[in-house]
Formats: sequence, C-alpha cells, structure tokens
Amino acid sequence: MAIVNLKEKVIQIKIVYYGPGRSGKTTNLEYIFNRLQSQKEQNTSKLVSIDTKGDRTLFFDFFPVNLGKINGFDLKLQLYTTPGQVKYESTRRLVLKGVDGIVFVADSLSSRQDANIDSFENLKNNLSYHNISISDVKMIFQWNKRDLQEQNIPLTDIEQMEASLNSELQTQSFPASAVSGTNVFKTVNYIAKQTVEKVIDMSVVNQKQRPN
Ligand SMILES: Nc1nc2c(ncn2[C@@H]2O[C@H](COP(=O)(O)OP(=O)(O)OP(=O)(O)O)[C@@H](O)[C@H]2O)c(=O)[nH]1
Ligand SMILES: [Mg+2]
Repeated sequence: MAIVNLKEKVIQIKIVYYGPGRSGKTTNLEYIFNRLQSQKEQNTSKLVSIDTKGDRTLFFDFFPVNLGKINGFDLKLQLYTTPGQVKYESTRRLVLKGVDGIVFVADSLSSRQDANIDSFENLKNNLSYHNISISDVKMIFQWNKRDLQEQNIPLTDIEQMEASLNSELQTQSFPASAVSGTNVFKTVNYIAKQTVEKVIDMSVVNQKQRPN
C-alpha cells in the first residue's frame, strides 16, 4: 500500500521489478537512473545497490524518483528490484511488502523460459504470503533481451511468452532491451501511471476534496 503522509503532504508509491535471476531487473534500474541523472531537474538521489556480488543482486536495488506534485502532494516513486536467484526467497518476500505495482521482467532466452514460469509462480506465492492477490496489484510484463534476436540466439516467441505468463491476467506487456534501453522508459512510465491512478483513486487526496 502506498504511504500517504498528510502532515508532510507526501505520497510514496512502491514499484518492484520481479523475475528470474539475470533477467535484467538491475539493468532496467541502472538505465533509468543513468538517464535521469543526466537530466538536471531530477536527482540528487543515488541508485542504492545493497549487497551485490559481481552483477548478481544479493539483497535489492533501490532508487527514488520524484514525480512532482499532484493536488499539493509530493508524489514519490520508489523503484526496487528483487534478487532473482532462487535461494534469496526471504529477501524477495521482504521487498514485496507494501508493493503497489510490479514489473515482471521475463528473460526471452529460450533456455530461461522454465525459470520465468517458476519465478511467476513464486511471485504469486509470495504475494499470497502478504495476503495480496495478484489481481489486487497493478502489474505488467516486460519481455526482455529481445536484442539477442539479432545475434541468432534462440529466444521464446512473444506469443508463447504471452500464452504461458500473461494468459490469465491479460495485462500490458512490452518487448524490451534493458541494455540498449528499448522500452525501458515505456515500461516504467506505464506502471507508474497505472499505479498512481489507482492510489489517487483510493487516497485521501481525493477524499479531502469531497464536501462533507
Ligand atoms: N543482451 C542483453 N543482455 C541483458 C539485457 N538485460 C540485461 N542483460 C544482461 O544480463 C545480465 C544480468 O542482468 P541483471 O540486470 O544483473 O539481472 P538481474 O535480473 O538483476 O539478476 P539478479 O540480480 O541475479 O536477479 C547482465 O550481464 C546484463 O548485462 C538485455 O536486454 N539484453
Ligand atoms: Mg539484480
């Protein structure tokens, strides 16, 4: 659930990038961070990568983005990644606590399709641990590493990824390449918009405007 601080007039929204190990979650955040860094009005904040070994996330990455004001409230987006490696189950659970929106980063490599499916099942289990149903949160899919097609590396067809991961939810999805940045901002913008709309709908920002 988003945190609404009435006194300081701040709304904090939590977006989590979930998916199997090495699917490109950290690379998404790094790309967003680097791009925003080069825009003056954004960030004095840092991309915090807590505990990494090589390029493997052992705990999580975190990055706050200011989205400006809405109805006098400062809107703050908090972007997190989870560690995809199977053994970091308790950390994934912890990071999901209070989630408002999820980007499921699936790996397009054919050899990782089973890992995508396992990770999606794992996501559902971990949400139910927090008593959240997957239909309660805003969620989108990113079919990452599509750039590898150019190198003739075997990839899972998008239709097949849709069928095995998105047939139930039928939610928005984007093919992407986190290394080159293709659709990285499209992904984050879409989930941010969806999540913000939901939170604003439910929040006191609206209620405050209603006459008694
Ligand atoms: N070709 C290609 N490589 C990618 C893409 N996205 C990520 N990678 C590479 O895949 C590897 C793993 O990327 P990460 O972003 O560290 O993966 P992760 O999902 O954070 O992995 P964990 O932290 O272990 O869960 C790195 O070597 C990235 O450069 C992509 O879109 N295309
Ligand atoms: Mg990572």
